[in-house]
Amino acid sequence: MARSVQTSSNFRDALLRHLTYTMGKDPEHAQPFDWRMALSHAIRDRIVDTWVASTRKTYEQDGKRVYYLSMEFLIGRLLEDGIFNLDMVEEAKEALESFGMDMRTILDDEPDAALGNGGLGRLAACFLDSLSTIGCPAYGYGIRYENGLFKQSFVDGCQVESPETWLQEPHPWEFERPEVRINIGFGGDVHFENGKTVWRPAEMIQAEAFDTPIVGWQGRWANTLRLWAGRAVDPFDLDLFNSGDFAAASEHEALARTISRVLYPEDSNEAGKELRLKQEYFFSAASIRDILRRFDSQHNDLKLLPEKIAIQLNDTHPAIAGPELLRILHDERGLSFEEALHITHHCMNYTNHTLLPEALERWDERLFGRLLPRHLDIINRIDDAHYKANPHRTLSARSDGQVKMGELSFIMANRVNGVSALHTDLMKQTVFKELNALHPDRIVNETNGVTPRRWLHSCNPALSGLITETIGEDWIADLEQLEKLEPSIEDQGWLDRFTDVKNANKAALCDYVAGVHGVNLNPEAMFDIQIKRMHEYKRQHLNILETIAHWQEIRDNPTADWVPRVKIFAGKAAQGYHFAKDIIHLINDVAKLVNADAATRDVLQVIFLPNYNVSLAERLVPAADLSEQISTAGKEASGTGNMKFALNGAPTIGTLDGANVEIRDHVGKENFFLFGMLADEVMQRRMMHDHAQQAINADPRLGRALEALRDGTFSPEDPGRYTHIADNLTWSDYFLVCSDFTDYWRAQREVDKAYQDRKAWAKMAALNTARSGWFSSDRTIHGYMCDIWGAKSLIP
Ligand code: HBZ
Repeated sequence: MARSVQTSSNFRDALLRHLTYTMGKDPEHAQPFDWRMALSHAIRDRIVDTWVASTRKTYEQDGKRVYYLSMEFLIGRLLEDGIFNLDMVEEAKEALESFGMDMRTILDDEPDAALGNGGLGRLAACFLDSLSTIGCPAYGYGIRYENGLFKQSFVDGCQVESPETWLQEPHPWEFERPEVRINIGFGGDVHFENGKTVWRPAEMIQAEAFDTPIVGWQGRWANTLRLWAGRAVDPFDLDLFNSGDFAAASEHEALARTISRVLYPEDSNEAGKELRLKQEYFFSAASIRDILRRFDSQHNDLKLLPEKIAIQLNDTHPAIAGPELLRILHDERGLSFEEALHITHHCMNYTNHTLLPEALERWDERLFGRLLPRHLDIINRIDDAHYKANPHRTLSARSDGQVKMGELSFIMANRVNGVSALHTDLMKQTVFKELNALHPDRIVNETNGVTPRRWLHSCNPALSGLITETIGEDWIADLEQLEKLEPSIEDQGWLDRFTDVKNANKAALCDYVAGVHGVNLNPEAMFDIQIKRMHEYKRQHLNILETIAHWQEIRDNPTADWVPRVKIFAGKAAQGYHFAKDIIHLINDVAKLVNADAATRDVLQVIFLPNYNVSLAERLVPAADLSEQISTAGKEASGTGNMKFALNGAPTIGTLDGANVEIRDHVGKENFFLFGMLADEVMQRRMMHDHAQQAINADPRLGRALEALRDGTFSPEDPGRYTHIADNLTWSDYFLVCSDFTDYWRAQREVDKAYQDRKAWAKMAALNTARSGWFSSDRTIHGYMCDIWGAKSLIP
C-alpha cells in the first residue's frame, strides 16, 4: 500500500486546520491539550487512510482472519506510537516547533490507556503492533473500561489507590460505532420448544463497539482494536421520569454501564466475583456475534468457519466464547451438537499464562448456572463428548461443584500454547499432565516477544539512531538483523558511543526523577532496576533483603572500594494483597533510612517510583544497567520485561525461569548473571521442612538482614511493623527467598566486579542488544500464524 506522501508544510497545514476546526482554538491561545488533540487528529487522518485500505483488502482477499480475544490491552500512549510507526518524527517536530511548541511536552500530555494489569495485557498490545506490521488481517476484541488500572501513590510509604480516569478527556483514537450494538443476555431459563432449545435471558445489556485503528510499521497496514462498552437496552424510562422518580428513570443505564466500568486489578488471584464473570461473557459473546456477522456477510456455509477464522483466547478469561459459539451454531443455526462442536474446536485456541494454582479460573457452578444456564448445559455436553471419545479418563471441565475454565479451554481448543519453552514443558508435566497425555499434539510453545518499535526505536531514540547508522534501518521490522552489530562491538570507538547513549539515558532519567520526585540520583552509579507487578513469586523482597545486607556491609567498612549502585523499584500491588503492599512499605522505609545515611549514600541509593505504567517503563528501560529477573524458578511463565532490558543493553541477573532461560541461551552465559535453584530443585527443596532455617543458619548476612526487619531498624516509630515478614521468611518461605539468598548475594558481587571493568561491561551490554533480536513479537506472531492460526500476511 502506498504511503501518502505529503510535505511537512502540508502537515503543518493539517495541524493548524485541526487546531482551528477540530479544537476551535487559535495558536495564540491553544494549551498543550489543544495541540495534542490537533496533532493526534492530524496523525489519525494518515492512519485512517491505511486503515480503510487494509479493511478493503481484507474483504477482497477473503483470507483467514485472526481474532484475539483479551480482557486486557495495556497499550499506553498512542500518539508517539503513531508518529513513530508513520515515520513522521521530524515532520511532527518541525510543525510543532514552527508554532513554538515542544514535541516532548505535547506527547507527555497524553494519559496512558491502562487497560491491563501487567504482562498479559502488555503482550496483547505488542501483538497488535506486530500483527499490523506483518499485515496479518486481525482484530483485537476487549472491554472499553472507563477506569483502567488504579493510580498508585504513597502516603508515609504505603500504597494508596485512586481511580484512573483516562476517559475524562476526549480520547482522539477511538471511533464510536453506535450502529454496532449487540444485546447480551444473562440469567433466565432454558426451554424446549418445537424441537429446539431456547434460552430466555432475564436481563439484557447492550454492547456498543468502539474502534481504534492500530497502525503497523511504516503505515503499510492497520488492523482494528474493537472494545465493547456496556449500555442499557432502554436507557431511560420516561414514565418513571414523569412520575418524578428521576433516579430510577436512569437506573438501567447506570447498571448497564457498570459492566465496563472497571478493570479488575488482580493479576494472579481469581476474584470469583459475579461481575467479573459477567464482564467475561459480555465481551466474549459480543465478539462472537460480531465475528459471525462478518463471516455471514461473505459466506453462507458454516462449515467454512475454521478455514476463515481463528480465535485466540488470551488466557481463560474469554473461554466462554467457546460454549457461546457452539450454542449459536447448535441452538440458533440448527447444526447438530457434534458438528457445532467440531467447528468450534477447529476455530478456538488458548494461551496459558500461569501455572499458579490460585490464578486458574474456577467458577462456582451455582453462580455460573444462575448467570448462564444454557452454557452450563453445553459445558456438560462438551464434557460428555470428551469423555465418550476418551473413556478411560475422567478429565472434566466440571467437577467438585466448579466450572474449571483451564480444562474447558484445553478441551475446546485446537491448539494450546505456553509462553516460554520452560513454561510449556512445565504445563505438560503439571496442570495439563493428563490432558496432554490424551492429546499429545495439542500443546505447542510460542515464546513471548516485545515490539521493537515501542521498546527500542521509540523509547530509546539515541540507541535506535546509533544502530541505524551502523547497520541501516531494516532491523526495525526484522530484529534479528541486530546481530550485524557484533563486529562493531569489537571497535572501541563504537562501544564508547554505545556507552555515551546509555549515560545520556541515565542522565535523562535523573532529570526526570529530580523534577518529579525531588530526589537526586547519582548518574555515575550502576542503575539496578526491578519493575513489574508486586508478587511474592517475583521476589522483590529478595532484592530488598540483599540491599539491606549490602548496606550493613558497607557500614561495617565504609572506606572500601564499593561499586556505587542505585536500586530502582516500581510496581503496583493488587489492593487486597497485603503482603505485597507491606513489601512496598518496607522498600520505601529502607529507602528513607539508606538515602539519609551519610556513611553510605555515595555508594547506595534506593528508590521506589510510584505509579508504574507503560510510560514510566519507557523511561526506565533505556536507562538500566542491570535487569532484575529473580522469580522462584518455575513460577514466572515467561516475563517480557526481561526482553525489553536485554534489548536495551542491560544484562540480567536472574534465575533459570520463564524466558530467562532462552535469553541466556541467546546472549551467551558469560553475558548473564545466573543464580538460584532450578525448577525441579525448588520442588525438592520445598519438601524439606526447615529449608529456610537451614539457609539462615548457613549465612550470617541473611540472619543479620532479617534481624534488622525484626528490631525495627527501618520502622523505629513502629518497631513491630516488619516482624511478620521476617517470620514468614523464617518459618514458611514458600518462594524460597532464604534458600536462594546466598547465591543471589554471590551473583551480585560478581556483577559489582564486572561493572568495575567498564569496557568489558559495555561489551557485555552491547552483546545483550545485538543478540536479543529473536525476542521480537514479530517472531512470536509469525509462530502463531504458522503453528496455530494458518493465517497469511496480506502485505505483498
Ligand atoms: O503474562 C503474565 C505472566 O506472569 C508473565 O510471566 C508473562 O510474560 C505474561 C505474558 O505471557 N501473566 C499476567 O500478566 N497475568 C495477568 O495479568 C492476569 C490478569 C488477570 C487475571 C489473571 C492474571 O485474572
